[in-house]
Amino acid sequence: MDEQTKGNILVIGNSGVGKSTLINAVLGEKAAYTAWGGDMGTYELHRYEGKNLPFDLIDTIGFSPENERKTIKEIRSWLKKEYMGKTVSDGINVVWFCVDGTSGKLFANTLECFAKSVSDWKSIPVIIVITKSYSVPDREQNIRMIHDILSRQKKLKLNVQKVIPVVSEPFFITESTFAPAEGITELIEYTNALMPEGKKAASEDIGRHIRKKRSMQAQALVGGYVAAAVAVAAVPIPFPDHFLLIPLETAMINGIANHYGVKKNSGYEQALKYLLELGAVTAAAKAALEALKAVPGLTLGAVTINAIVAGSIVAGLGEACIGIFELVSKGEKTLEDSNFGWIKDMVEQNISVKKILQIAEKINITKKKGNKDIADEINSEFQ
Ligand SMILES: Nc1nc2c(ncn2[C@@H]2O[C@H](COP(=O)(O)OP(=O)(O)OP(=O)(O)O)[C@@H](O)[C@H]2O)c(=O)[nH]1
Ligand SMILES: [Mg+2]
Repeated sequence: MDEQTKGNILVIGNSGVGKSTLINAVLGEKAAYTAWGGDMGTYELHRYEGKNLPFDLIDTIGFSPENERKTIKEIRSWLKKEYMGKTVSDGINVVWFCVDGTSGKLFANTLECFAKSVSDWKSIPVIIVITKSYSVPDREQNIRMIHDILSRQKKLKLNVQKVIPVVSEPFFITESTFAPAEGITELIEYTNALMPEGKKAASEDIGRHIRKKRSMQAQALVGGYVAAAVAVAAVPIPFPDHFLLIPLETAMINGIANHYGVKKNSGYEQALKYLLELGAVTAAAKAALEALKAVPGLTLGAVTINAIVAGSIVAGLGEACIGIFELVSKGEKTLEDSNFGWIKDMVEQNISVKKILQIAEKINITKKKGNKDIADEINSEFQ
């Protein structure tokens, strides 16, 4: 799509809500600078090209109570310069107004300030993006809260078209518990639907991009569970005791199924049970452990080997599930006929003792044995 026809999305919101992190998640690359703690975040406006997307993304300086007016002024003058004096609504097709999902109490105030500052943009469609929506129960509540505020305060006069909770990057609570990335593909789809006809991506183009994005996100999801499995398994106990991985595998399978919109009916429940049996750490792990014993020169300790085997099995199971649920979501396969031979094949293709040996040998050579190093090595080998 050439520059003339490409749309622009303005990403605004309070400082530190995660605008730049969101932009990176949508682009699929670390293009925008993000800040941690006291670091300075975004300090100038920047347009990022949405490769394969029908729009570019404009990252802005975050508002804070003391700089709100100044920030809006800067955004306005930057837009004026960029669009050579045209009005904001000529240049900007959709606004993503970001609010922090972990501080719902601030929604009313934040929305009011935003509405006041942009009262002359009221024709531009707005998507309210609830960033950092790590807590699943809070998501519904936060959406409701925003709808309540909008309907109670008519004077807000914002052209809000949709409220979408997102997690841009997996959020780890402990080494083995995390909130996976979510909501990004929905945001892209909705935004495309709001673009004016001439700028909208053809449905097959956006479909292709969404599919790619969806599989990248599913892979990131598996990557998170691999890190979790490595952390859980990095203890010197014999493998058959690793029932601890079952809840983790269950959560991963459910997560991937949700990601691909697979219905949770009785066929799904059966497939889930079957997948857990296939991915049972005991059988696959025994084979891998036997094979590892026979490798000459391997000096890895039991803790490291446990971590490698568990992480690799979870990675293989995850990759298989991505393939399986993708086929189900496309309607090419069904879970409703109890004919699971194809599922078995896909899992067996992905959980391979050969791959586990390769990973162990690499870690043996590099001597990088931290949990994160092990998880990174496994993820790079599988994806
Ligand atoms: N794990 C995780 N961290 C996030 C997420 N969103 C934001 N963060 C973190 O929150 C911090 C602030 O994020 P930024 O993207 O820099 O926020 P910003 O809105 O661009 O901030 P300013 O540029 O200062 O306005 C960073 O440490 C991010 O890593 C998310 O979805 N997951
Ligand atoms: Mg920023």
